[in-house]
Parts: sequence; structure tokens; C-alpha cells
Amino acid sequence: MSGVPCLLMRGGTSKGAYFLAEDLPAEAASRDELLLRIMGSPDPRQIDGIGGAHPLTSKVAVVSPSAAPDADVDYLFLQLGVGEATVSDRQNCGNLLAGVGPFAVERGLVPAGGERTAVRIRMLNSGSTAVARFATPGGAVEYRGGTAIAGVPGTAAPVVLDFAGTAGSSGHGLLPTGHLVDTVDGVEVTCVDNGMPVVVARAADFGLTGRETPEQLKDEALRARIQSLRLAAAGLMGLGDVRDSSVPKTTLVAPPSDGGTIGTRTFIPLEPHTSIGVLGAVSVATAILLDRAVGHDLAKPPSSSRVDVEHPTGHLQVEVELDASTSPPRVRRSGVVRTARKLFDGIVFPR
Ligand code: NQM
Repeated sequence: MSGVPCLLMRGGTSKGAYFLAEDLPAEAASRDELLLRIMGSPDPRQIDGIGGAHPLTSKVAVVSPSAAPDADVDYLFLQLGVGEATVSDRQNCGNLLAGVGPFAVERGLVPAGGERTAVRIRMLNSGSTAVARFATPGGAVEYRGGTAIAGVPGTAAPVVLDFAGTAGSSGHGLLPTGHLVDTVDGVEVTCVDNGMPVVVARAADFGLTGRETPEQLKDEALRARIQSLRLAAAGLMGLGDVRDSSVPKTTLVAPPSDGGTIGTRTFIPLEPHTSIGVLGAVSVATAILLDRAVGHDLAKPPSSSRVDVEHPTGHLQVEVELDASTSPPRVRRSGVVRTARKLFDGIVFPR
């Protein structure tokens, strides 16, 4: 069995295997079958592969030069199931995205541009683009730096990500149901998609404070309620039957308890998130900025375009600028600061 060149990176609060598209089978079914063997799925422990036994560490980035005039590279994100043999391209990942620019420089797809390099990335899952800016002193990616992100010990070099065209990433607009608020399963929700389709509901409507730990949220009855809510909401969002899909996510919101703008507990799609996804946070922040949306009433009004999203392991600062004078509102700009780190570069041998 021959191996496959692979670079293992932490991207934001996720960890994944980064590949050049040319090193994987071109045909999607053979590629997915190979990736499952590489990650060790299906197996709750992924013991015979390099996956980390959690959705946040069972991720793949496939990167290639871009043919688009406004992009340097194409990035396809694949979410691999842990206990299930599933590979989904239906969601994007803003955390692995943080490693795509550095990976493109590491593999020579983009030349380092002096002290700092900007890489324009077309995100194939959603068709939107992001620009990643990071330090490349002396022509090499600098991973060390002083930026801390919640959920990752220590500090590293910042990767600044600016998004364009993320609204309606799943093809049904910023408010995919066509309404600001819907009632689903007896609770009010705001279904939003500014890069990630998310069902936003009030934690209080589930008998929760929104300050629970992810461990406390691992409850069979709650899991069943979240599943029922997202299956019904997905129908209204035009997403069809999402039983085997990683989207939509569900975020339960509550008043902030640590000086931030809003408190969140997120399910991906049923597993409690240890923090919150990047594009998930951008989407939730967008919702709570909208007058009368679920969560708007619970949030501390931000004084600028910066929304401080509280999550189980800290805060995620998101920048969202909206033009609320149009219907539906128009997203002018969204952005976020992340870090990434090269962990291992080599050849991976599939099972
Ligand atoms: O929302 C988890 C993560 C993600 C995705 C998820 C992400 C995003 O924390 O952009 O980054 O929602 O499954 O990496």
C-alpha cells in the first residue's frame, strides 16, 4: 500500500489533514473511501487512523490552484464522520480555513509575499471567497506569535480572515426560511446562514441557562429535541432531509455572563461543540444584530461592528457589518482572527 503526502495542521480550534487535490483520487467516491481509511472511520475511537475521535478533529482540507480570476487557491472542506462512514461537503469550515493560506505557501502554490502574504481562497463548499493574511518573514510561514484564541493553549501567529459573499452559503439566502423568526417544535427560532446554516434558539426554551459545560449538554433527551428541531427547521430552510448531514447546526443563545455580547452553546449537529465554529459564530452574530431576531433581545448591544461571542471555552470576536435597510439585510463585511500551526508533514498510510 502506498502512502499519500499529507500535512497535519491545527486550524483555529480544529485539527485536520491537509492534502493537495492532485495527491488524491479525482473521483469523489474513491477519494472519500480513501479518506475514511486514512482517518480511521467508521470507529468511535478512530484508533486505526489519524482522526482524533471527535467531529472537530475528523476534518480534511483539499487544496488546489484556482482557475477563478479572483482567487489563488481552491479549498474544499470535507467533514468525516467518526462513528459513521460519512464524508460531507455540505458545510464549510472557517477553522481549517485558517491553515489553508499557510499550507498553500508550504506547498509552493502561492509564493510568500515578503513580510506578510495574502492568499485569496475560493471556498468550494459555499462558492464564497476569503482572504487570509499572515506573517511570512524571509519567505517562510511564521507560526509563532503572540495571538491567543480561546480553546487553544498558548499563543501563535495571527491569521486574519476576511470573508466575502458568505451570506446564503447553502443557496437559500441570509434568512433561508424567508422569515426573521419561525416557530418550530413550539419554540421560536431564527434560521440564519452567513457562511454556515444555523438554527438559533433560546437556551431558556430548552430549560437551560446557556452556561452549561459541553459535558452537561450530552443528554439523550436534549439530543432528541435538538435533532427534532433541526430536522423540522431544515425543511423550512430548503435543506431537505438532513438526518445524515452535518448541517444545519443549532446554537442555543442566552444573555452574556462574561462581559461578551451573547452567550452560546452549539451542537455540531448533535454533539455539543467545545467552543463554536468560525462561520457558525459569524452566522449567530449576524442573527443577533437583526432587530427582533431570536437572541437580539438577549444580547448586550455591541458598540461597534465587533461581536464578542461567548462559548464554553471563552470568547470568539467576530466582525460583522450589515446594511439593515434592505430586505433581507445585506452583509457588507465579515471577518475574524484565528491562528494555525503546522503539526506534522509527511506520508500517511491508509488502512
Ligand atoms: O463554523 C465546527 C469548527 C466547526 C466549523 C462545526 C467551523 C465554522 O469549529 O466555520 O469552523 O460547526 O462543525 O471547526
